[in-house]
Amino acid sequence: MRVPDKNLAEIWDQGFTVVEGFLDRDTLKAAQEALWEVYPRPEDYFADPGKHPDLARSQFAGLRLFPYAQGALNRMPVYPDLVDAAERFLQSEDIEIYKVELWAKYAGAINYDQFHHRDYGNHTLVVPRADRVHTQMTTFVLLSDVTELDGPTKLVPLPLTKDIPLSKRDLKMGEMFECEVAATAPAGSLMIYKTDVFHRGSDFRAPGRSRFAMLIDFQQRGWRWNGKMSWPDRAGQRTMGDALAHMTPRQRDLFGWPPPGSEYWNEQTLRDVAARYPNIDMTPYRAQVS
Ligand SMILES: O=C(O)CCC(=O)C(=O)O
Repeated sequence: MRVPDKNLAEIWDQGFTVVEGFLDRDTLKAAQEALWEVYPRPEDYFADPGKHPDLARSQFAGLRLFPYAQGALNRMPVYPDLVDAAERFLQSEDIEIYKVELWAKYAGAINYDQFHHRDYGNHTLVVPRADRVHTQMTTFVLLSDVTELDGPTKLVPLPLTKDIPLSKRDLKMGEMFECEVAATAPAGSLMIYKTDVFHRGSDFRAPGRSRFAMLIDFQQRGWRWNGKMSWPDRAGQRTMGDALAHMTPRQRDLFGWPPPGSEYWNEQTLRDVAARYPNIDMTPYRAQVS
């Protein structure tokens, strides 16, 4: 669904918003099915957690970075309503995707409780500007229902932290827990927040629970001090070529691929890029080379 304007306004006012029913049913179902090719199904995991020590190594052990072997997962970051929301929130079409992570958590694997922090610490070399310029848009697309029992992200509304200098990235464990809001919502919902918002991961409140989400972050292009992942760094993986092959030129552009009409394209680059990525249709790029 198209993210309503009131939700985008809420991100500026409160620092975050939750949009229920964001993903269409088929996209959600396909992504959920694909999860079981990456992670153990909850019933399999909980049948014998000891078989999955890798998922208990740290709070972040369930993170898997884009691209994936599953088309249904690779389609998520370029989901048209997500890109539309990013363009509207960032007030530009010249935007890029700068981080994609899939994250699985299983109750009892480890304690997932965190202190409140602002995400900009590893999303920019500097600090966010407070005046809506160079903003980064960070998101969680929920792939499982998240109730109070399921380790929801907990966030502190921006008006409550406006007097804390932006240079401060972390609060002490327990600080502002009394003011936090839990981002509970059904599978298929979208949470959007900003990198200056204090928030934290929380632990499960019941055994046998699990949480799955994809985190997809966007920013205005061109501010070289901002970012997190490097897509060229992933280009040697076959799955990156497969992911790009299934995208439109606009969607590839979101990963930094030169758009049709870019001065990058000439007879040599058209030929050699086609040889590197035989599954990518070069017609739209060729059309604008004289
Ligand atoms: O998993 C979550 O709900 C939030 C995690 C988080 O904020 C972090 O690891 O930086």
